[in-house]
Amino acid sequence: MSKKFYITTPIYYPSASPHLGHAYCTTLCDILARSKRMRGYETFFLTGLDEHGEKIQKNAEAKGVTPQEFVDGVAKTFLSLWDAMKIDNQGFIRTTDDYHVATVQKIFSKMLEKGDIYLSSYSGWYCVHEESYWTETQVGEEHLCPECGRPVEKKDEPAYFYRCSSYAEDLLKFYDTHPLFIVPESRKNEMVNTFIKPGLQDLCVTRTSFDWGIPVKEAPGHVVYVWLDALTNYITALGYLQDDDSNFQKFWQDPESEIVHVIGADITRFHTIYWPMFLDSLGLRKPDRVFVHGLMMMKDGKMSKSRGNTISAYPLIERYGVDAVRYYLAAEIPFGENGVFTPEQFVMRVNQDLANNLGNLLNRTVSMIGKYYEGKIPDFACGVNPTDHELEALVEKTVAAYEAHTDDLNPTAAALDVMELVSRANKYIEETAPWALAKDESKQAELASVMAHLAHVLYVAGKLLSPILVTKSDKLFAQLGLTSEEASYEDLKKFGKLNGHIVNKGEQLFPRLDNEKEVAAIAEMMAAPKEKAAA
Ligand code: ME8
Repeated sequence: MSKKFYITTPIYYPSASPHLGHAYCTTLCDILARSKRMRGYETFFLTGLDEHGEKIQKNAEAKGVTPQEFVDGVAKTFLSLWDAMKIDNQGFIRTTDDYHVATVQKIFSKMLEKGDIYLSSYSGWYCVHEESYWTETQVGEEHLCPECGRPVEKKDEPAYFYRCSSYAEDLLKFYDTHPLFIVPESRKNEMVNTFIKPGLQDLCVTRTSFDWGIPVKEAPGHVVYVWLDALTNYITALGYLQDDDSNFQKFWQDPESEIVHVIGADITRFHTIYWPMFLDSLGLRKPDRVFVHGLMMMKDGKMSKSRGNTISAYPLIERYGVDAVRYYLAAEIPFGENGVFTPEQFVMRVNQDLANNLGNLLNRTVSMIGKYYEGKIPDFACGVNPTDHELEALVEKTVAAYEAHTDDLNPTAAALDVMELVSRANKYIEETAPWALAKDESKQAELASVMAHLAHVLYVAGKLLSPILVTKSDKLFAQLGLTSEEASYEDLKKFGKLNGHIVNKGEQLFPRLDNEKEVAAIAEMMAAPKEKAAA
């Protein structure tokens, strides 16, 4: 039975076109999913859109269209972005999809029957932007939302509540017995000390003040709170409580399946407090990990639709290709930390790692094999040159570290380790000086060994980077005389696999960028009107 891996992004609000921050989260999940699949895991990658709620309804009203028309329009912009970013997702859920609506109604009924949800009335301070109620103390004298700082409004409505108190104790125990449930750990401490220890209030799970939501069957006039609706997407998309629930059985119920939710810090509370409780209520297992990634920021702070300081991925893809953009996202900001997008760093990353390091190694290797061996990769022999063994050992170490980093949800470290191997191989060229070996009749074994080692390192680097360089890795393999099928993951440590393959010198994988010119070009993209950038 193969191991299984289920990874999800948050389902984004389709309140405006996506920016590079959304592309960041989805691309990194895509890279992790592709890496696991490459290693033989049966993988399901889910992303989607969170389409209900008062905020969406108000946005639609402002545009003079129905909420459904509004979300249909924005959904297209997300889908085209995922297409442009070459996202290979198995599921795309929209919470307005019929199957999701019907299943959320069933889930609500189940919770009601179980007594976890009860009817009462709500009076509190509500933030429309965050779709959250806050207490008197939380909003302070100024009556501002503690999350986003916007003014909150006082609301009174009959409402259903979720009995959080019944599950708080179990949740703390679960945190203790599952230390990797919330990563990084600082987030767990924040949840425990800020929210759980002071006493969890029951959560209001229906609304009557607007109607853009999933109707509660048992109570006309009530719609399901957008977060109860949204969080359950992770199981409804797999077929939970539906006729065909094979994906649910495979990716949620099977203990062999690892379940990972990747989210931004802003939504940690919902994913690590309420979601596990909802699952408890349904008698279902909890995810293995909720991984909190960092934010992609601009120099003037958090990139956000409402601030209008976003950059779209499109102009970057158009000018530099999807592989360069994916690589920048993976390598520049350690997954889990905040980072700032700057044109200088973008150009530096592409030049340093892709053009000078990887591209250069490929060029030099293919040219030399062409020149010295008429294009035929010589047979691999171990330990001919003084540093051959070191390079062989580094290949093995890099593959092992790559697997460990991927399992640890650290695609940045995985990518940078591969770049280290490539740097080492470039240095190996300087050390062995093949141009000198070529001139010495007695050094032919050494020369052949250098070429075979370099070709093998390129195969390993190309394969390990293939979840990031989704179009260029095949071009790299083609230059080594390998088809994509031949460039298998299983053979990475099989030295000698490339013996006798015929290299084909092709175009430069990543042409070097003119620093000044490209920094100016990206700065212009950042200044471009939002509508144009998102087109
Ligand atoms: O919160 N940098 O949706 P949302 C990196 N619908 N990631 C960013 C980012 C940035 N600048 N901006 C946004 C919601 N993100 C809910 C989620 S899940 C059941 C419901 C990413 O459109 C980040 O992952 O506000 C963040 O958590 C998510 O988008 C929030 O997207």
